Parts: sequence; structure tokens; C-alpha cells
Amino acid sequence: MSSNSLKSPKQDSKLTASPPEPTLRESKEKESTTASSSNSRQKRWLEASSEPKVSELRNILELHRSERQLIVIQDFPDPDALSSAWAYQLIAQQHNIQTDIVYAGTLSHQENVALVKLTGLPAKRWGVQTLKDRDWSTYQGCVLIDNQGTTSQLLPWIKQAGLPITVIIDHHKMQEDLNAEFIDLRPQTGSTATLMAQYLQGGLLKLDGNDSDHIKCATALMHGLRSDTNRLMQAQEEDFMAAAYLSRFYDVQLLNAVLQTARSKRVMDVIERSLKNRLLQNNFSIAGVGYLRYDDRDAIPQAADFLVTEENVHTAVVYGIVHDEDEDLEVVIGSLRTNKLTLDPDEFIKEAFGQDSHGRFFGGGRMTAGGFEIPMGFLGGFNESAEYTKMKWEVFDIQLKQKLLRLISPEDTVIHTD
Ligand SMILES: [Mn+2]
Repeated sequence: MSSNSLKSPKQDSKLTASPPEPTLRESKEKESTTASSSNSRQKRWLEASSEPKVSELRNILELHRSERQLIVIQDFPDPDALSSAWAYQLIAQQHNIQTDIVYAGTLSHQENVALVKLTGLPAKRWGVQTLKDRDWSTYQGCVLIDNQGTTSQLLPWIKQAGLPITVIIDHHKMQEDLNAEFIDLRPQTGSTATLMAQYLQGGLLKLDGNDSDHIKCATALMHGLRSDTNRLMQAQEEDFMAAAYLSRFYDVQLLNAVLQTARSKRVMDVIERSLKNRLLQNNFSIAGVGYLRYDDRDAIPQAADFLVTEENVHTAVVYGIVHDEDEDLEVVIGSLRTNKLTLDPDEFIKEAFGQDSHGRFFGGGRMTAGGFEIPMGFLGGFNESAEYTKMKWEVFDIQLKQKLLRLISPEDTVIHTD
């Protein structure tokens, strides 16, 4: 486990006016007096930041040559997870490791559906009901990409099947004690796609501009990198370097086609509800959007993306009750978006909602975004009475607002419901 990456300075430090402490990378650059071309500069950057990881991962892959691995991504995969998992799959193939990319939830954002369809991205949905019939014994290891297992319903099954976690590559903060043969956890990095691009550039797979799968994967990685860094607005140097590398291979028209996907009417309706219901307090915008279908779950982060664009708003929190018809389960799902650099979404969500009875947090986050899921347990499930359904929403709505407002305006925790 690399503890160095966790101790690096907070991202807020980029706001300070004084020049930053020389980093390992910079001091290495000063040592070298030869080679000044951009190519060698880039090479040195790569050596300093990720070369040890590249050879470590290569060794691990070689150790597991000809095995079969299960690549698990979060239940509601985003472009960063999807593209990074694909890159891992292509890298693993170099060592004759066959992999399946799986997720237990659904692809709900229209852009993600378009990404998968347009690139032929090889991710498969393993619905929760199908898990008991899966043959886990065909796999020798599990790989977690852009997650640490806390956002996948597959993990309990993997643990039960005794499937070892071979590799974790992620850029979220450490969620819980991790146990894996290879861990690359870099919370200061903008996207997992950045890390995967570094592995590609480091030589684990030589991208070929004539190979259409390579072009499509590079395009997907570019999309993942852009979408996790707010279109590069929050990108750091290493993210730009990774994007520069991918720019040699990606297909601009294909990326454009993915980005042009229109929102569905139901997503627009949720955004409308969030706009109508929003409560503005201390530059926060909070909106409950009521009940949603499982397939429309991704309307919540999209609504939060929209609310945070309002003047004088720095942080938006949107939540709703998502109903899974197949399982008759209900869960409160919420998203946070912020452009306030001193607000840490991970800390904010953990502090606002606390932990469940097993000590697990209801959510977490990365640089500018966070999410949470609160199971409704005994109160979950469909009820025919409209009155009851309405009342249930109101109870959860008030409870969530109360927990959020306690942090947003601690001096005024009383909520007036009329
Ligand atoms: Mn990510």
C-alpha cells in the first residue's frame, strides 16, 4: 500500500500565492542537464511519477499469466470507470489474462449508454438477481477499477466466493482498509483514466493508431478523463499530460458523438423538479426530487450539475428515493457538486450522514463531487396508498434537510415545515 500518495498536500494548496515546495519531479528535472525536448521531458515526468508502479503492475500481471479475472466497476458506472476498465482489459490481454468487465446496477446516464454503444465497450450488466447463478469459480482474481468495492453490490458475493482481490486502481480517497496484491490509489489524481493512460504510455500496451479497439479505448479514456475533471477545468498537470498522450490516438468525431447525446424527457423532468424544490441557504442549493425509477437514477447528479451553475451557489445537493421495481427496494440516493475549493465532498457527506450500524459511511466523494446511498430498510417498498407514499417522502426529505442544514447553517437547525 502506497502511503506516500495519501500524504501529499491537499489540492487546495494550489490556491496559495507562494511558489510550491519543489516536488520530487521538479528536483529530478533539475538534476538532469541534458535532453530538453518535450519528449524527454514527458518521459522524465512519467519515470518520476509512475515508473515503479508500471513495472510492479507488469510483474503482477505476469504472475497471473493465463488466468481469468473479473473486473468490477461501480454499480452505476461512469465514463472514467468504464474506459479505465477497458484499458485494463486490453493491458491484461498482453499477458493472456482474460477478463470480464461487470457492474451490478445500471447504465443510466444517456452519455454512458452512448459511450458503450458507440465504442462497443465490453462491459456487462450482472443484475443482482442473477448473482446467485453465476459461476465464480471460473475466475482466479478480482480487479477493482475506479472504486474500492464500496460502491458495488458484487463485493459480498466476491468475498463469499473467496475470490481474491488482485488489483485495485483508483483515485478516490481510501474508503476502508484495503487488501489486494497490487494497489494504486492516488486521490490527488483527477481521474482513473489518467492512471490508465500512464500505464499505457509506460509500455504495458503499445497503442496502435490502426487498431480500432485502441482508438475507441483512447477515445473512451479521453471522455472519462474529461468528465471526471469537469472538462479539464480541475485537471492537474498529470491529467493534462495523460490527455496529451491520448490526443495522439483518440477519435474527435466519436467523442463528439458521445457528448452530443440528448437528455431524455424524464431526466429533464427531474431537473425541473430540482429547480422548483430547491432551497437556497448560505450559498448551498438543496433539492429533494421525490421518487424516481431505477433507470433514471443518473438524473440526480445531472440535476446537481445544473443547480450548481446558479449565481451565488457554490454547492448543490440533490436527492431522491429511487425505486427498484425488480427487487421492490427503495433507497435514498443523492449527489453533491461543489465548486468551492475548500469544501471536501468526502468529509462533508461523511459528516452529514454518519455511518450505518456496521460502521460504514453512506457515501463519500472526490475533488468536486460526492454521492450517497441510504437504504430505506423496513420503510422501503411500494405502497398503494398515495397518502402514505407522500408522507414517506416528506419524512425522508425533512430528515435529510435537517442533517444537511446542521452543517450548512449550524446556528439555525430548526426547520419550518409550513
Ligand atoms: Mn473516477
